[in-house]
Amino acid sequence: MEKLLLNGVWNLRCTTEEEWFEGNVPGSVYHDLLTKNKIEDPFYRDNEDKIKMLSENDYEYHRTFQVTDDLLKNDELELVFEGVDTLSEIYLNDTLIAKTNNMHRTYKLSVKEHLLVGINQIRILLLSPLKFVEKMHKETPIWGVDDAVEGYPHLRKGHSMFGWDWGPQLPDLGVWRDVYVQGRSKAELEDIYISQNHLNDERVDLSVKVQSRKWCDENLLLSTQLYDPRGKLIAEDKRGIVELDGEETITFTVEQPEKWFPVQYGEQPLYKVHVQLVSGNATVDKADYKIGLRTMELVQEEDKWGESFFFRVNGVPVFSKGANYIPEDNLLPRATIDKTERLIQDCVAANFNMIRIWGGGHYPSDEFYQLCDQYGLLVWQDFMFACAVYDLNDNFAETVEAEVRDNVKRIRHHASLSVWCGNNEMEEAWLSWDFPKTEKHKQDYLTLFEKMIPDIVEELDPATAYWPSSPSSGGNFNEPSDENKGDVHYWDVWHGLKPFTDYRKFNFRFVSEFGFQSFPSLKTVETFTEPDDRNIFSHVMEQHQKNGDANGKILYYLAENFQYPKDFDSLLYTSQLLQGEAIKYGVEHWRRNMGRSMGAIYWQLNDCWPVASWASVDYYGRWKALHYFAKRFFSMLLVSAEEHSQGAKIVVTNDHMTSFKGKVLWSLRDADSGIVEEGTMDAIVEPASAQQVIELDFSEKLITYQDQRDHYLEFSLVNDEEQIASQGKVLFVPAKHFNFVKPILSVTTSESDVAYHIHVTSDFFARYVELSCKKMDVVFSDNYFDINKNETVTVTVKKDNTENGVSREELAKEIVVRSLADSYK
Ligand code: BMA
Repeated sequence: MEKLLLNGVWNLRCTTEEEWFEGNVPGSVYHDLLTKNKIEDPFYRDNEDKIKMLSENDYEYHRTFQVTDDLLKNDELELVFEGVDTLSEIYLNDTLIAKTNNMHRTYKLSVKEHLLVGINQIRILLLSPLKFVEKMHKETPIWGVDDAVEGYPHLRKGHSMFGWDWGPQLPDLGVWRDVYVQGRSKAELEDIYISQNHLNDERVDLSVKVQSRKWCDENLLLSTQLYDPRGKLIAEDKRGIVELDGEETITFTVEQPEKWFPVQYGEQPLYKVHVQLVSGNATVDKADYKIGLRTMELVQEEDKWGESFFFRVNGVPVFSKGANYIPEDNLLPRATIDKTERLIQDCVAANFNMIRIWGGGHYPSDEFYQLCDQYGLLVWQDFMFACAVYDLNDNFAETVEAEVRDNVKRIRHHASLSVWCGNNEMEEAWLSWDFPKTEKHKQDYLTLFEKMIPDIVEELDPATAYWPSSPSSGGNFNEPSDENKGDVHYWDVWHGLKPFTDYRKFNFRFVSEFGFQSFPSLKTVETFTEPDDRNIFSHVMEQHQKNGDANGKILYYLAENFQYPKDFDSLLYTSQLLQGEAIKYGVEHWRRNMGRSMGAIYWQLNDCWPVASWASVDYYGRWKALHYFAKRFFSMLLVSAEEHSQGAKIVVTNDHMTSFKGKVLWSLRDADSGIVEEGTMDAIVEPASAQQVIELDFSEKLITYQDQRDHYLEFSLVNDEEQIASQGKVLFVPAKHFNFVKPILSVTTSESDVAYHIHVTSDFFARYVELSCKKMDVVFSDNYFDINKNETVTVTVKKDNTENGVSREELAKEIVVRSLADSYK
């Protein structure tokens, strides 16, 4: 097999203009125009509006390339586009060879008859996505969310590129993945499917099903190797291929298999399967797969509450903890794999074990899934359908079928893949959202998500579960939001303005969405504003807030919880505290109900531009308060309190496969941090379960509201070695009414070989102590924590996480500290 890569510099122009200039493949029109300084940054202030109009135009990219005699001698030559965004006409030496209409597909075009020895010319005409959806919507109006450009469901292009309630309307266009000419002679490996049979802990049988296509008389050799996670060859199979269209199944037995586990449950060893078709000494075709040996079940069994819904990996029940992933950048070329790796590291650092790829974006790259395999992050994979009605005509069905086949084949071997899910929120929408509905489109829904797509998944990836929609109770419009069955999206806190305590009313089986917005940090706001814009109701700030009345919602919840912030920056800070507290309320409650509840995937992990949103990591990769909160509330061992105005239940949640033995220490303190009452309780918690350790009743101490304003509860979980595994503090009144004495915080630093240590001392009880750096970006080991009066809390910054080997003195000068009491006058 020979490959001629056509990535690199091409020529680009808008079809209405004469001038050509350099552009990149893979790349995008907006990105090329931006790097050539032909447009302003689309994310700055309100530039979005004018940049969007660029997508009313058509663009073309062209280049020449050399084809050698040798390449042309191949029996078959294919021009492969791994991603075209989206509508295009592809010309080779001035002949139209294909039209594309789906950014999620790979296009393989047979081109032998069109190629010449010497110079060849390739041109791709990208057609306006805005004009297309407008035309289609006129012909067949179908419903989609208000925040996106009308008609978007007609086009197989990442929906949120047309706008969303967190994303700008910037439907860029381009050739967004690799392009190459691929030559084949004699034969090819058409398809390889590897399945695992776990007989017992000591033995896994692998079966490698190889579908090959051969168009020569020669007897070829099919050679298959299995390598262990350290790269040692452990099994091999060599056999001749006689058939023209042949299927061969090779089986390998792995004794003492090294099993792949989600992060924190074990290691992530990856075996390699190498398949080759050989003619004499020459390799005709080859393929490599990295696989993890594991069983993955979506367990749905009847129980006393209804029906379970959780993932069992290698027999171990896993409480899924994580967030929803959206595209990392509206300008796709800016989302580099290094940034993705950092984001995945951020997930792991915050004790996630799952990420849900939400259906309104695009299917991530191979490298994305490799990283999830490597870091042990389970993947809930939506197909790319979200909040829309789909018109299932012949063209649409054909392109969707190709898309589903391409992506299932591409992603199915990844150890991290846990479930395929048909779409985001459409089953629920058909039942309870208000939009014009037709019987045809309702039937189309069922055909698409309960017949066509699951049939393909069953054919190509029978080992992975299929779930029709998120949320769902199994499909067929059967109470998709049932509390006791399937997964749920719960939005009454936030969209419904319910208090955080409302989460505690529900013991959902698996919450795959719930969320709360906040503003990004001042540093991030500064990247898209001028000083005069820095008021949350300014035109520019509202341009970077896509969820209608959301800034008002933030203020509403602020009023419930905190005092009126003294300035813009304090408002940003307190909005993040609200977000952290809200999500913590939900997660801790569901984790206290582990067994019945088995998943808490909040909305949302990341942003695609700088914006006020539900994300816990902002567009620049900066951790918002929520991400630090998540690190604490998702830890494998969690102590949490279900407090009320005169007491609390203290519960320990143990996600580990082994039982936990230790103690819970608690103390009721006054506002001066003086201990009023304290105690210790043994805590013995079975594997994968939660256990109430103690119920504290302070009804004799916290009699009046004044008493409650004056006290807080501190608790911690210590293990046998007296190390703290988890800890927390709760107030008995909203923080706005607590009797804080404004604390003075002081910071000193020290260092070890690998880390800087930051010691923060407070002269009074300090709540939500925030550490930040003036210019640098660092991730602290903890942040937004509380400090008792006259106590010191030490956090660390890993040296390899700081910019360019910054010294301790430089870091010390950068650090800024504040607590809640600093946010108001
Ligand atoms: C859910 C998601 C997204 C949306 C979010 C916030 O419904 O599926 O469509 O961005 O809520 O409203």
